[in-house]
Amino acid sequence: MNPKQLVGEKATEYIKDGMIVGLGTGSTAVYAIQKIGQLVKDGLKIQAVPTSKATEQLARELNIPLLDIDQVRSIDLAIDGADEFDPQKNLIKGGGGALLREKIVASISKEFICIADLSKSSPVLGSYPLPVEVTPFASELTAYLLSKLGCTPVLRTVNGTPFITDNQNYIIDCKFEKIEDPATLTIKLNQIPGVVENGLFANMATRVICNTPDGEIQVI
Ligand code: ABF
Repeated sequence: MNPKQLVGEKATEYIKDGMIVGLGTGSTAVYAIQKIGQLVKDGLKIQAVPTSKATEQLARELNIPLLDIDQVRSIDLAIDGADEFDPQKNLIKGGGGALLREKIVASISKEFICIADLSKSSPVLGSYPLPVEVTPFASELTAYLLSKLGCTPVLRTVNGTPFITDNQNYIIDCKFEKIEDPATLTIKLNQIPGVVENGLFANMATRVICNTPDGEIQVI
């Protein structure tokens, strides 16, 4: 079993009947969602809140009962991937462009399980450019203001045109050398008016499930 499937399916063991579950985005989350679809088919009684249009579509195909985010005020368990994690369980997310909905779901979740293969592990965050969701209006000014925080900002494009998120915003990928204090940086980032949300998930993950070099599971 590949590491992403291993960790994705392991996370579903924390789901109990009656839960509201946040469904993450990305290739690792797909394995978790596919397993949840099987569990629902076998009788598991849950409702789910997707973190992207892509995840919503997959969940519908798997007949997972869905709730709109505005129908809930809290979520029991969110399961989602990451692009990078450190030993303190701080995460960089947003490589798939879903960081805003992912952070909203994670922020109201009683428990947030991050599923990530070992390649995402770093002693200090910063290897992966930090995705920041910004308004299209003033995006170049926002990129300049982001650079003042010590990063190299790059507007994310697809075939030469700006990548558009599910929320009709842009993504600026910010390369920091090292992110020693994610909690402080996330506050500084969100103080920039054109920033909608950033991909730093500081102190939000309850646990990180990842694989070991010899293919076992480790829970951090
Ligand atoms: C999502 O999972 C994103 O936040 C992150 O970019 C992605 C990781 O993708 P993958 O699991 O495909 O490596 O939650």
